[in-house]
Amino acid sequence: MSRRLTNLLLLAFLTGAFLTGWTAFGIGTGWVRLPLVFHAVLGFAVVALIPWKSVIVRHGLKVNTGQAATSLALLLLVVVTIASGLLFSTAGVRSYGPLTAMQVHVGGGTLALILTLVHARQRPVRPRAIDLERRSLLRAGAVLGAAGAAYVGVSGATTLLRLPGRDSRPTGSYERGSGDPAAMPVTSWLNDGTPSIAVEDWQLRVGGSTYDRDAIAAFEDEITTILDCTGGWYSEQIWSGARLDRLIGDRAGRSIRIRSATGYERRFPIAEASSLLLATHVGGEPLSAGHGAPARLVAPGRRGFWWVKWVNEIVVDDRSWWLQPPFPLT
Ligand code: HEM
Ligand code: HEM
Ligand SMILES: Nc1nc2c(c(=O)[nH]1)N[C@H]1C(S)=C(S)[C@@H](COP(=O)(O)O)O[C@H]1N2
Ligand SMILES: [Mo]
Repeated sequence: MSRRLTNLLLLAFLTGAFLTGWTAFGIGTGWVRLPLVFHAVLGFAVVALIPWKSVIVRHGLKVNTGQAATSLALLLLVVVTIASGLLFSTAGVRSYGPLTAMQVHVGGGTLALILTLVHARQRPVRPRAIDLERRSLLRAGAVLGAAGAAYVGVSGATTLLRLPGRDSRPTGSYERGSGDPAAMPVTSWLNDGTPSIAVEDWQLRVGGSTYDRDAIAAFEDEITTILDCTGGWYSEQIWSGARLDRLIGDRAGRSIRIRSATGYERRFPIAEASSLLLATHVGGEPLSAGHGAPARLVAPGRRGFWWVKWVNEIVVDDRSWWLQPPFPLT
């Protein structure tokens, strides 16, 4: 493997791992295993390049003395990202002190991609026609093949050795507090805090109408479904409240905007209204403040960041639902 090909493959594999990781978060819980298998294989493919990259690193450290801070920070981030991913998926290591394993992994992986781009600019490698030649493609294929075999081996061993990883769902998340809302973690996407809301004074605005908590609860719509947080846990609960199609009535539009008292918001396609629930209760009890009281969204099949808490406004309008950042920015 030439040095140039090694570096270009590293760039391709890291970019691929970054994209498949975020794709898995984006597409919800249905087909999520597919991007995650590619994700794992790409991660192992980075590991498979170590023998060739070590030669480059040793040479670079010699000729770029005193100018390798970015490269070494990148090396550290890649090691942390891959190690935390593997330990999470096999040994079930869920936290490192105050941080969750997924915060370390996703934060590390995202920073690693940024540093990779900086590093690749500092140490430019120009792709040439021969990189697309049969020989190069065969080598790339061989590395990916070995990585695929490593993935099959590691996931097989996880099952055979009954490692904790065999208990995760296809998203990679581990069960917590199902059927026991008090044992379910309280989380936020980034840094949203629990607002103090007096249930008696609170009202939900939907177009020109308002509802108080009891009016929403009175619909008594109920679903049992799983909240699957991108932080690496899931929890199944019985949620009750009002289906969104009932709250919006005959208001017409393309999308439904669900706003939190904190300003956090997500938009949904209007066609989904009948499968979304505005919950006031979980497990037969009123929601706790942390879990979104007086009312929070339940969005089956979508990852936790769609499940807006402390909802106080629902707007139906003509904007397309996808005119929003793919992930919340606050
Ligand atoms: C897993 C990702 C990567 C890690 C951890 C990494 C790490 C390093 C380290 C520690 C060095 C030696 C110190 C230095 O010369 O700065 C180095 C050298 C180098 N890296 Fe990377 N690198 C990665 C990906 C890439 C990519 C994507 C490219 C370009 C597309 C690249 C191009 C180079 C080049 C050309 C050198 C050699 C510099 C020389 O010999 O003068 N690296 N890399
Ligand atoms: C860019 C550098 C990244 C690399 C090299 C990487 C690599 C890995 C590896 C090797 C695993 C273990 C796979 C296994 O043993 O099955 C893993 C798991 C995981 N990664 Fe990443 N990852 C990166 C970034 C990300 C990002 C940015 C996200 C999300 C936005 C992400 C989400 C996940 C998830 C959810 C798992 C658990 C999958 C499961 O247990 O089935 N990763 N990653
Ligand atoms: N307003 C608001 N709603 C939010 C969030 C947030 O940060 N702000 N985080 C989301 C995320 S990432 C998850 S996983 C769930 C967590 O719900 P829980 O705290 O009831 O477990 O709430 C979602 N709803
Ligand atoms: Mo989450």
